Amino acid sequence: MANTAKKTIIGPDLPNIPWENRPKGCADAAWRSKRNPIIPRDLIPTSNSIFNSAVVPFKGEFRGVFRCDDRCRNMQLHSGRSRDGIKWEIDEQRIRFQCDDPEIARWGYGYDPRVCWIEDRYWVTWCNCYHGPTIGIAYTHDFETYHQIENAYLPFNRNGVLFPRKIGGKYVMLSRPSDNGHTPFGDIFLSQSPDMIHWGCHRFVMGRKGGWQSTKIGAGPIPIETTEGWLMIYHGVLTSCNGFVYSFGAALLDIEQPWKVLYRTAPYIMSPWETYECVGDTPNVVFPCAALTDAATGRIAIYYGGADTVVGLAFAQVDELIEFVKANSEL
Ligand code: BMA
Repeated sequence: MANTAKKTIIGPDLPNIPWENRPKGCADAAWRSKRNPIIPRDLIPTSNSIFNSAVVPFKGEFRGVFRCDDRCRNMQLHSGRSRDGIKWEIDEQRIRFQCDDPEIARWGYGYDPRVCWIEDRYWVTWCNCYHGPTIGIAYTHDFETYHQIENAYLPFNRNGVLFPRKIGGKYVMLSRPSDNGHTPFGDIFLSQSPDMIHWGCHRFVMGRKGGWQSTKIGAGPIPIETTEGWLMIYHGVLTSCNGFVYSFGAALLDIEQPWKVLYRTAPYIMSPWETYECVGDTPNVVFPCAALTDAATGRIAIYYGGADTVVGLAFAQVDELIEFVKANSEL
């Protein structure tokens, strides 16, 4: 039977999106997979941990770029593939980016990747070492060969997240300018580019607020285009007497001028509650880097890192999530 319901997500259908129904008695805006963690820390023999990773639909299957910290504790990026989005195969060798310019090609570390389909290719952005952390950019057509281009910004910057289409004729990226350490501050900004190389026309999007998002915030998955605005899932950090606590919430941004925040959650949507989120190399972290969406059903599958050690999966229904954001908004 044809689905004639109004579609809130503006984008393609994804009938094979990983999905589990809301558990009985759960009233939360997002719920965890019963199969969590879906990727264990030692899925490849050289890894210390696999977390904060990005996945996309690819030719009826799924592909991704994974943060695999190795057993020397170097932060590396690896390619992965999956038929169902749950069971993953990850290359044992890290990605070797092709790059014509030796100045850019010199590899230091890479972490917290995002992957974004725009027009004719998959763009990868990540936290890249260039005299400190900044945003690296590469593209791939097949998740086998990756072409690296210029870094987007000067150091120091993290959480570079592209919008999935040009807006006002420009590529648009969110980022979180910061410092060189375990940054104790950070707000979300937006930059624009005619060509993915030159970034400017910077705009402030939103800053820290109370409680779970009081120390720093950063964009998570690629923003989801909806009839209510861009749905941006983002992480927020609280400094407790025992260190940082990473949770995530969501905001709705104006479609044409996405630096304008329409709504933003005062309470978090998910916070580290489960053991694999509270115990690991960095305790008390949920860190979302990707979301799959199915426009036909409004289903969203969120991939997030747990405790800087494993990958978890959470689910939400777009209309319920938007309703939660609006009903609990504080700008
Ligand atoms: C941030 C990044 C993330 C990490 C988080 C918690 O600064 O390094 O990769 O998940 O800290 O340690």
